Amino acid sequence: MQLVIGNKAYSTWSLRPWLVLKRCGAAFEEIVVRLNAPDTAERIAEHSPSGFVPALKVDGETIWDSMAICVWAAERHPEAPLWPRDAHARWLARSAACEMHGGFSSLRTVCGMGPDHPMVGDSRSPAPQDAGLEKDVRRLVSLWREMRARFGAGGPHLFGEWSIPDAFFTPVAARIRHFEIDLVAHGDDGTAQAYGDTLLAQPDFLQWEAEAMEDAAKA
Ligand SMILES: N[C@@H](CCC(=O)N[C@@H](CS)C(=O)NCC(=O)O)C(=O)O
Repeated sequence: MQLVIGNKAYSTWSLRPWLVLKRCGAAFEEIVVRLNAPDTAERIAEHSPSGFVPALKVDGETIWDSMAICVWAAERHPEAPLWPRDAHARWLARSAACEMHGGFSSLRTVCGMGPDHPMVGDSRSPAPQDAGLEKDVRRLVSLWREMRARFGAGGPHLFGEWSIPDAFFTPVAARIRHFEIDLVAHGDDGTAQAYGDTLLAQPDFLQWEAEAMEDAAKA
């Protein structure tokens, strides 16, 4: 099984399924395609029909799109478990992950990650002033606070125990850190910040971060 990903320093979409595959203990090989290079499109096309990474090559198929790979992992590894056990929590966990996958477009574009804005390491850059960004961060804080308050009793993650939404929000936490976004100024009482800090302290993310730094030092 092979997971095709972009540079670990800033491919936020690649990080999500990578974290999920790690959580289910799946053995996989990584194929890293350098983004922003003259041959990026050509290299991605060797692996992914959509022209985007991540893509998972398994059982003779290529599964493209970060969400499709996470759904495949949950189906293949019911023992993990990758969605919350409680039905209500599970419905909302899917809503939260899908909202991140398809929404928060200002947060993703105004605070885009790239060679100058890595999601790893110590570099920081103040977030631009933007009304759409403000709205997205307020919504994010409200979502994180509500899910933590309702379902967070069993652990430090969004729904207590680690689940797929945590994979979708880990790159968001890294974005907030890099762009020094003050969550308290967007309605946080400390809950959202603590949750973001938890995501960035997870061993799997620290491994991704260390490998990203090593890779950047070689380039
Ligand atoms: N909706 C897709 C988005 C994937 C995406 O935008 N990937 C970026 C890298 S993070 C990409 O492949 N860009 C192509 C390029 O840079 O040429 C997913 O969830 O997997």
